[in-house]
Amino acid sequence: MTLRVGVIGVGMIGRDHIRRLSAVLSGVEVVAVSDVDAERARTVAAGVPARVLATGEELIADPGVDAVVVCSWGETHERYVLAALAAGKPVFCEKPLAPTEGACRRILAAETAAGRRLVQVGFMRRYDPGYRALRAAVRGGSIGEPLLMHCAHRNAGVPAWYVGESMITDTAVHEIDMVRWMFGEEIAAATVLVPRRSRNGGGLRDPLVLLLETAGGILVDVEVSVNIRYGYDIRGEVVCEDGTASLGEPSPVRVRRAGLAGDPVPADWRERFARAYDVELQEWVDAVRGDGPLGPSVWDGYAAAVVADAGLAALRSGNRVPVSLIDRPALYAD
Ligand code: NAD
Ligand code: ISE
Repeated sequence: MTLRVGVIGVGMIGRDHIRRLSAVLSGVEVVAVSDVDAERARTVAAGVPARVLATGEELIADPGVDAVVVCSWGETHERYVLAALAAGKPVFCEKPLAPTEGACRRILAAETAAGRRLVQVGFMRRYDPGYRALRAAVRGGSIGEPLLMHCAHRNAGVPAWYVGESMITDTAVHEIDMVRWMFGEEIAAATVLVPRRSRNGGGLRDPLVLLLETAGGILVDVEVSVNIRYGYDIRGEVVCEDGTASLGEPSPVRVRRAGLAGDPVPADWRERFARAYDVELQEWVDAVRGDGPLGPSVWDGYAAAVVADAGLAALRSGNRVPVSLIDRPALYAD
């Protein structure tokens, strides 16, 4: 049976996910949308076509909606995920699960009380072919044990709602999750280093470097630059005992013109991670329809939020901040 999905939040990623759910993926249709911007909701719904519900809560309660996709701003995720859990409906929640540890703990408590997994968090890098190949290379054993990882997360610019804390809670949170998944270890401490500011950064402390230490002693540096102008550039190189492995260039083509040769740089995350989003949401649809496991969990969302909180504390204090997690509930055993 076709999965009938309702989407809350029809901004940039909401619209992109509606397009793939409607036109790219199989076994799923978008039947309802909701957004605090009612005019935007009507315009997007007309193009699907789908029904418009006045609030996210109404959409979740609607009997014609089997599962929910949350694409509103991070601070609003908690209330919609909790409402979906209360209604017993599967929910795909864009990252971050919620921007604070407290909010993630409340979601964790609600899902563990329900006794079954209903939530998947949108950490799409786990589905990117490049990151999957990098992880396989690191775990394959031919280049020894991992020691270090160098990452860069560069955005051409940022949306209007973006604030200083977003550099960690919204942007670097992808590397925080990726590192946990890449090495299969929790992160034990965070430090933030701030170089001179870019003149393109507005009021942001842009760029910054987030240093993560895993429980097993791997050190990861993440350059976060969010007004780099030239495009969207995601880099990663793992240094192991006997060799290194790094992400390849995302472009399959090299262009030569006017005396220069180069690779086209993606404009933003929609282009760079298009394949990852497709695989992520198809696997989610298949899992909800009963064919396969769910992906990144509330535990992953919680752990990422605790590390992000440590990163924010490190940014404020200039100190190295240890990370402390609660015991992992059995529901989220590996
Ligand atoms: P956006 O501002 O373009 O869109 C957000 C939409 O949510 C807007 O239309 C806004 O009106 C609506 N909204 C806000 N509060 C609402 C509420 N209480 N109820 C219903 N609708 C509400 O933002 P975006 O870039 O699409 O980001 C949305 C979310 O997706 C964020 O959590 C962001 O971190 C995440 N995101 C993830 C990725 C990724 O790579 N996985 C990429 C971009 C954004
Ligand atoms: C955005 O919300 C995303 O999730 C993108 O993947 C990230 O690159 C960007 O910095 C965020 O603002």
